[in-house]
Amino acid sequence: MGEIIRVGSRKSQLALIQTNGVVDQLKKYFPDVEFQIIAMTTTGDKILDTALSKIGEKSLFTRELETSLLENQVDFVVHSLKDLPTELPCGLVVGAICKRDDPRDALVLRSDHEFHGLSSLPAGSVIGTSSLRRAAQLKRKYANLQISDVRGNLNTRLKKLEEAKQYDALVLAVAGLERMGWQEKISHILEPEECMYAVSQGAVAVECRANDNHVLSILSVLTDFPTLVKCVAERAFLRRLEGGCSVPVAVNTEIKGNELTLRGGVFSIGGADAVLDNMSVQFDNSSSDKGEKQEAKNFTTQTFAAVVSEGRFEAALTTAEALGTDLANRMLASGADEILRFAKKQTADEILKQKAAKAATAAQEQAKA
Ligand code: DPM
Repeated sequence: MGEIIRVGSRKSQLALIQTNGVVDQLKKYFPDVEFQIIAMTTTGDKILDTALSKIGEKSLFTRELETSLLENQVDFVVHSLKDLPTELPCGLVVGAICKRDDPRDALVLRSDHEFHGLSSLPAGSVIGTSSLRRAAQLKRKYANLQISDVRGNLNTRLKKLEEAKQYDALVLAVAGLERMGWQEKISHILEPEECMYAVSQGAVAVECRANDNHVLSILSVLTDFPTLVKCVAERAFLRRLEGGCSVPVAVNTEIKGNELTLRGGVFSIGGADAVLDNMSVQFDNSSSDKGEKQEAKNFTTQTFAAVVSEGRFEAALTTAEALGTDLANRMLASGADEILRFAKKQTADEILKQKAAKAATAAQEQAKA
């Protein structure tokens, strides 16, 4: 009997596609290991009537999975990295980040509409998204569009678009649509000038126990160095801004030779105010040789925005992390601080309002009974 490794995943179709993708990659390197997938439902999957940003809770899609990691019921968990907070529970780390897919957002227009550019959509067209980041950027650029919350997994959202006709279009990540095999539904890909993407969008990552060197060594074959460098810079940026999914923060990251450039955006809710800035650094881009299969790898004890590093990547990741922090600091000093404080207060007020409304409904129901 070979070794068994237990893999945690959310139950949604997209999550299972991502988990299977990671397991298939690992099987090529470790044909004798049996990877057992254990699928779970998370809080985020259960709350379908409230926008994510209004639930007032970080790690919605990750907490149940993290508990099972900490309790030794699974050995690693596959996530979309953009759903993983920049601070992880004590004892857990991002053990590996796979090669990033297209990080951009896409417009999916209802099939009875024809697309001639975002600016020529009729005034009042309803765009479905629950992302404050997407809403703020689209509102800022196209004031005549209407933004409306939409929840549920990709299947549910596309069904709502076509059948319920409450929306004229959705904005969704290209990566998710492509993984589901739905690339033909994309009407238009949003360029950074229209909508910058979320921190770590398009990258699948694996979370594991920080002290599990055996699993870390296995996972290290997944690592894509350019993706790792970009995602560490982006996560350090978000961590410094203390933004979760409750504030509109967006990025765009590029590597050209030895130069890493991070562009960042912080937006007010609704997009009227914004601070945009960018910064570049030179980094050590020579350590990017493909990870080979070997046991007893050398991992640094220090993590970079909760991401584990092999010794050979340490210098590059130190630079990337500092870039994210430095850009965030400069933007905080030039107005992002105020925008974020106000956005967080607005979201907190919104959460209180929703809670009060729910309590009122519950009281009414009880009075009737
Ligand atoms: C986070 C956001 C959304 C997801 C917020 C944001 C989108 C919520 C919405 C943090 N997580 O992007 O500003 O549209 O209402 C999510 C998706 C993917 C991972 C789906 C999507 C797939 C792409 C990937 C939900 N998380 O964004 O269309 O792996 O990056």
